[in-house]
Amino acid sequence: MPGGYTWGAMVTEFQGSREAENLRVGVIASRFNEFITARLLSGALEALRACGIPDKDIVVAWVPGALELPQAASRMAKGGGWDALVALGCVIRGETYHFNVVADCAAQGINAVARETGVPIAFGVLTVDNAEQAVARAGGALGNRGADTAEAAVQMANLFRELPPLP
Ligand code: INI
Repeated sequence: MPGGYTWGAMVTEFQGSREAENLRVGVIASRFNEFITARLLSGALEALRACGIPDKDIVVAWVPGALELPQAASRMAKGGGWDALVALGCVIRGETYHFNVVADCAAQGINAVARETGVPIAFGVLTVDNAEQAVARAGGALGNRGADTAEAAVQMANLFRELPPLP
């Protein structure tokens, strides 16, 4: 039991494990701030391989910026063949409101596509004040959000497999 908790014997649990068996995962990466997103991608690929996914079952699609992530995610989810998608990007706060527009559109868009299509999409878009904060979260002192996001995608794909089928 994670964390040592015990539930009643009658409780059914679906764990959504991190071990991938026969999972196909699509990764969508933004070119904007590529010096960061390349590191997120590298972390994501490493994590997917560590979960047991061979390279032949991973596809990477590049989009211009975080704003295009939901569009590509929608296209890929509707095209079928993916157990989960991973969306990677980096939005760095500038002097204008544009930061909020791009960050909000990416987050809400990705969530909407996941709910609409039923394909789990993990959200790995950094929204940070400066490049230092981004570097720290892209393989630096604070870990790699790309890796965390890839693991989340595997867990969600496994959870959706474990849950009872839809009516
Ligand atoms: N795209 C990002 O991924 N990160 C940013 O920080 C960013 N800023 O700040 O502008 C950004 N803009 C581009 C946007 O995502 C689209 O690619 C562009 O507007 C074309 O549709």
